Order: sequence, then C-alpha cells, then structure tokens
Amino acid sequence: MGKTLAYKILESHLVEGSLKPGSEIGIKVDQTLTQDATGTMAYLQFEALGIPRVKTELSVSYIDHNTLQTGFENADDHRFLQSVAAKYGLVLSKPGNGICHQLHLERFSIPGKTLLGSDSHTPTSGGVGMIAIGAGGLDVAVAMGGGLFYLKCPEVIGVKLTGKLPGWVAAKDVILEILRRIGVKGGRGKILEYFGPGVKTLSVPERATITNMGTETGATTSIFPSDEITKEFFEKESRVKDWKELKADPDAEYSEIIEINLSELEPLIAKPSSPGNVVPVKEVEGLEVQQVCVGSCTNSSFKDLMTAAKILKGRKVSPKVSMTVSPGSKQVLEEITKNGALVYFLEAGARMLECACGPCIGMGQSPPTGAISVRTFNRNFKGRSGTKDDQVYLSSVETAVACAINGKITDPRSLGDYPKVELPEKFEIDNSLFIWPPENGENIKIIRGPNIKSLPIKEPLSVSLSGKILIKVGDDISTDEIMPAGSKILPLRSNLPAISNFVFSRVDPDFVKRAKENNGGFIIGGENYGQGSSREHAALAPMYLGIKAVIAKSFARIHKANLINFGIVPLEFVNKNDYDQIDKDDEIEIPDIRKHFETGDSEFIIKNKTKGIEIKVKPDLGERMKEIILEGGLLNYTKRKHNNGIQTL
Ligand code: MIC
Ligand code: SF4
Repeated sequence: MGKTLAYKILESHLVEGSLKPGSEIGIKVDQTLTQDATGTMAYLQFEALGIPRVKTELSVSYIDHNTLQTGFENADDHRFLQSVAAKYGLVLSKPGNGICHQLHLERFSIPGKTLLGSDSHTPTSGGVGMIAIGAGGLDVAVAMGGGLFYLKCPEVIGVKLTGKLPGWVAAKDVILEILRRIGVKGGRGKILEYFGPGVKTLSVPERATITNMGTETGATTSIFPSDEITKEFFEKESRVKDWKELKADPDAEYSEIIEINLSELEPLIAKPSSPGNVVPVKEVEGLEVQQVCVGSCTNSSFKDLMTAAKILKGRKVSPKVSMTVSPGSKQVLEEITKNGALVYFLEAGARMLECACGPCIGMGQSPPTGAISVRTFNRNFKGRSGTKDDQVYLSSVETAVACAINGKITDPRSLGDYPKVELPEKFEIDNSLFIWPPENGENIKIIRGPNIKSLPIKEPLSVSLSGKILIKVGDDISTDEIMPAGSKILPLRSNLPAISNFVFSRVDPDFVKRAKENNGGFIIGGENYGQGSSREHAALAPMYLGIKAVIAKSFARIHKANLINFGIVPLEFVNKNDYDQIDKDDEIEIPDIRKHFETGDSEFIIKNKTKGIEIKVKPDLGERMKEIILEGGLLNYTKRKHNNGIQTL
C-alpha cells in the first residue's frame, strides 16, 4: 500500500508511537515560529525551562500582531522579544517586515521539514510541502528546547483537485468550498492532503491560501506536494537549494477522498459569523457594504495584491466604502511599489496599512455599527473586528474588490475581463528586517518592561474537585469568545492578572466577577469548544481565575492541549444529552478525580449536587496527558521529569 505525503514526512520525524490514527505520537520539530501576541508568554515559559539556547534547526520570533503602539505595552514587548531572540539564538522579524506566515513561506519554509508555530495558521507553509502545525506557546517552548511535539496521529483525507479555476474564481473559493462541505468541525483529527491534476494549475501563494484556511475546518494541518511549481517559487525567492520534490505514492491510501473540480467552482462567501457559513456570492448579492479589507495571512501575497490593484486600475472605491489594504510582507509591498501597482490603490482611494495582521485581529479598522464588512481574511467570529454587532463576510480578493467598487456585495464575474497576474521572474530579496542572533548570547540581558509579569505555576491536581458552574455555552465557542483580542486587550498578553479580567467579557460581562467571588469553578461547553486560535491565554487566564475543569461535548485540538498544559481538566460527556442536565450556578463535585487519573479510569462520574443527579464523563486523554494533568501542567511535568534525570528535552 502506498504512502501519503503527510505520513512520509511524519514517519521521518517520528520518535515515539506509531502512525495509527488516534494514537499519541511524538515528533521531532525542525523549525518553530512564534508571533508577538503568543510569543512573550512562550519565551517566559522557555526561560522557566532553563535551557541556554534553542535546539531547533531554526526558530523565528515574528512581530506582526501587536503593532499599534497606543501605550508603552506593545513597544516593551517588542524590546523584550528582541533581547530574548539574541540571547537564546532566534531570528527576530521586526515590526513592519510582515505577517509571520507570509514571511515564513517566503524566506524559511522547506519541503519535507516540520514546523511548529504558536499560531493556528502555521499550516500556511504546508503550501510548499511542509508538515506545519499550530500549537500553544508552551508546546512551542518545549520544542525550542529540543523536546518532541505530541499529538494524536491524524487521519489523512485526500483532496483530489481536477480542472482549472475559471477567471474571477480564486484559491480562496477552493477552501471556502471545502468549508461549505465539511464545516468548521469536519477536519478535526485530520490532515487535508491535496493531490490530482488540478494541483499544478495553482501557484504556491494560491496553495498557501488553501492550507492557511484549512485551519478553519479544525484540521491538524494541510499539505500540498512539492513539485516544479514549488521549485519555481523557490527560484523566485533565490533559495532553490532548499527545494526538493515530494509527493504521495501513486497508490497512496487516504481515509476519505474529497473531489473538487476547479473548473466548476464559483465565487463563494462566508456570511457572519462563522467561516463555515458559506454560500455562493450570488445568493447575497446586492447587500450594502461599508467596509472592505484586503490582507491577512490568507490573502496578502504578491499575487493577491496585484490582482486587487489590477482590478482597481482605472476604477474608484465606492464613496460609501472604506477600503483598507495590508500587504503580507515588505517584499510584497516593495514589489508593488517598484512595479507601479501601488498607485492603482492610491488612485482608487484605498487606505494603505502597514505589513501586519492589523484589522484581522481587531488592531484598528473596526467597522461601523451594524455595517457589512467584506474581508479577505479567514475568521469572522462575532466581535473579532472590534465592533460588537459586526457583520463580517469572508471572500476572495476578487469578490472583496468588486464589493469595494460597487458598494454592495457583488459577484466579481460581472466586472468584465479577468486580469491575469504572473509572479515576477525573481522577487527582490532584502532580509534587512530580520535580525540574526550573535554566536553567543550569554552576556545579553533580557529587557523587561513593567507590562511583563511573571508566570504563575499551578498546584498538582487535588484529590477531588468541587464548585459552581460559572458559565454554560453552546457549540463552536471560539477562543475569540473565551479570551478576546483586539487593540485594547491584546497588549495585555504578557500580563496575566490584567488580561484575565476580560475572560468571556463579550459573552457574559459578569463572568470574571462570579469566578472571583466563587474562587473559581467550572465551565460547560458544547461541541468543538475552543475552536479557532492557538492563544493559550484562553486556558492560562481561566486557570488564573481558578477554573478547575471544562466539561464539554467535544473540544478543538489546540485548545484542549492548552487546557492540559495549564492543568485545567478537559472532560467530555459520555452521553451528550447530559449537557442538558447541568446549568449555570449548579454546584458540582468530581469525587476522587486524582485517583481516577492515577488508575487510568476511562469514565467516572460528576455529582450535580443542585439537581441531585450523577453524570458520566470521560477524560479521553493519553497516558502522558493524564500525567501532565496530575502534575498541574506541562511546566511542572517537564521540570519534574528533568529533575528525576529523565531526558524530556
Ligand atoms: C488569530 O488569528 O486568532 C491569531 C491572533 O493569529 C491567533 C493567535 C493569537 O491569539 O495570538 C491564532 O490564530 O492562533
Ligand atoms: Fe494575523 Fe489574522 Fe493571520 Fe491571525 S489570522 S496570524 S491575526 S493575519
């Protein structure tokens, strides 16, 4: 039986376990990336591990999220990150250089290598045939120290592409089509691997758009083969030495096959407020639009911006619309400046923003009250834009620009001839906003501002747990709802006492008060609890508030790992209907939980003392994860193993 490309790469990095879907595996990590909003915490954790220098082949610390400097906080964090990178041997990407995923694809991605990033869209580099996975900062810190990355071995779904995209239909429509078919939960526990004759019709930036937004299906990662088209991309980036051919065996066996005929696709759009709420653009055509944003790690490549510029050439943005453009990298901005395309944006009346995440994470450009904003981004969770009642639609660059011109949702095919964009022969390479570390960082002092607070460490798991249900939420609660981001809250990422005051603030403004009055308690969740980002603050801040366990119908992968890493017990209902037997303010007890974990019980009960009933729950955790929970989190676990002379790093 032939092998999938994903399993070939996983096999060559496998250190523990075997490639059986669902079983725990430990893989070697070649490269890591962090961004500033998750990075400060990751480096505090790396410091706590006490390792003098990163042990990976390459670790990069990007600054791209917290770039608005409305107070000292973000600037202090940037300085901290720069000193940490120099001391521990990381490459630092300065603010203004671009968005981590776009930059990593351009400058550091290598087919066949593994990349672990403290950002959920790390799979972008899967566009060149890497196994690139998003994780919490602590997992990345451990990997930087040379430790393995543990995950449940995913199944591999084959996505067979045939045909060729018609004009005005974009790579973004391919991933929107997949989301339309399998939804925001359909990729959980799976890798999406692309193959078939349609692959060669897509350029690397297009492939990267698809692997980037595969994250929204809940997939562990997504991957394309590395072929002649990939080679051309590496030639353009002047690093063809990093390229090699990689593909699945012709008789590779996939657990399931999704077939997409590119020729038959049409422009699609995700309606508010879920990336899975996808319909044909035609279905919502005519709705008035007041904001259009082009950019984000999904759609900010040279190809994307050139397409936008060429469509805008000789046209104007509607007077009713405010249009912003955030280039993915300095390289992209330089290219469109030098070839003159930048002026088409200016002449059309678009607002140019810096090369950063910007509006995608609510760092400015919040839309007006109740207005429709069409964005080329990957997420439209309610309130993420910074406006409470936002109406964010997600589309391709083509559709978004058509909306900007007409001031209403528009199928871009009505705009006439499709402007074809070729990538330049060679991109101009200027690495000057990357700072390489000195050979020896021993004497470098880490600079900490007053916003950087130290890390609290949790106690080992108690004999039994008891307390109140502090909140009960429904299905698909995202980490944006648990721990919001945006320009006011993101600068507090290095300050746990301060940021914890915002947990669930958009869902239930009294949550924090209740948590403090009750010395913590429990959370009840529906399906796919914690979907979306990798932010470990969605576990760390609840831990700080004394949350002991989250009991849910099911969890999203990264958030579940983050809960375990910080000693919050994730439990699943054995019978999903029992979700209805437990409500906010109920008093519950989980007797002998410590013993259950020690003896490895696969099910046990929680007592709902208010309702006088018992409910069966299961931990659904591997042995190593149970041990981590018993220790009160991954930091305690790693330190103890280390002190006992066990080589964990
Ligand atoms: C996001 O898109 O939600 C983020 C902001 O990039 C997050 C990381 C974070 O919260 O810092 C992600 O995707 O992991
Ligand atoms: Fe940045 Fe948005 Fe991409 Fe997250 S999804 S890394 S906030 S551009």
